[in-house]
Amino acid sequence: MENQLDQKKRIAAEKAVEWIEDGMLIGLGSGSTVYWFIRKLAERVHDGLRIQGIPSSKRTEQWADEMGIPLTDFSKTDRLDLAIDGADEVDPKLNLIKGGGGSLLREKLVNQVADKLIIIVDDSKAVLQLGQFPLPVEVVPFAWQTTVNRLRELGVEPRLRMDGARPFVSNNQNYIFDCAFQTIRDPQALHRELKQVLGVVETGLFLNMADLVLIGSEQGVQQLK
Ligand code: ABF
Repeated sequence: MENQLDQKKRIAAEKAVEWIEDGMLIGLGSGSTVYWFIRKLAERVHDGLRIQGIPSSKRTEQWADEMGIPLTDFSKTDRLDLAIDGADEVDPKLNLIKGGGGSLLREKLVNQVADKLIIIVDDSKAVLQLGQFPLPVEVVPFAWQTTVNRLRELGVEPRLRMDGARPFVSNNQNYIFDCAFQTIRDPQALHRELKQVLGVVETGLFLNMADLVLIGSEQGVQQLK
């Protein structure tokens, strides 16, 4: 029996397939909502839809392989027609916090080169102001203790994300620090400050990138533009 949360994720994800056209190059995001998108996309591929995808995580690549979605990579193209991805928070200006799944760097690299970015979420992700969800920040492991000291100067206590008893390691061999800013009044300014910290690779602030957000709720799918 599908629970209500999965149903909200699934209806948003399946709605996104309506933007897929034959011949497209598609960025395949990460997370459990994207899983439902990949399942629906695979059905269309088995019905004859011709597309190629670039996955934004090894987990997404495994799903695409298992479901028979043809994949390509950045040695063959430096652009995409459309990217579909999830998010941890979405504000009314379509600014996002992403990276709860630890794939933020590859997600941002994939999403950045797509002509159109559609975000698919359940309604629990819609917020008025970003920050309640701890902001993931990807950090080079070497000298991470000194990087954390510099992050603390921004008024936050970075928490090293763990994978059991060991630090979580991203697909790019980096660490993730979850930074509980609580409220982020100026996401652009915070992103700039974080990116200037030596040792920081990327932040989970995806600003001015999303073109459309599909929000699944009990009332159906709301479109936020
Ligand atoms: C991914 O989707 C991550 O950036 C984000 O953490 C996740 C959202 O999680 P889910 O779709 O599983 O709720 O893009």
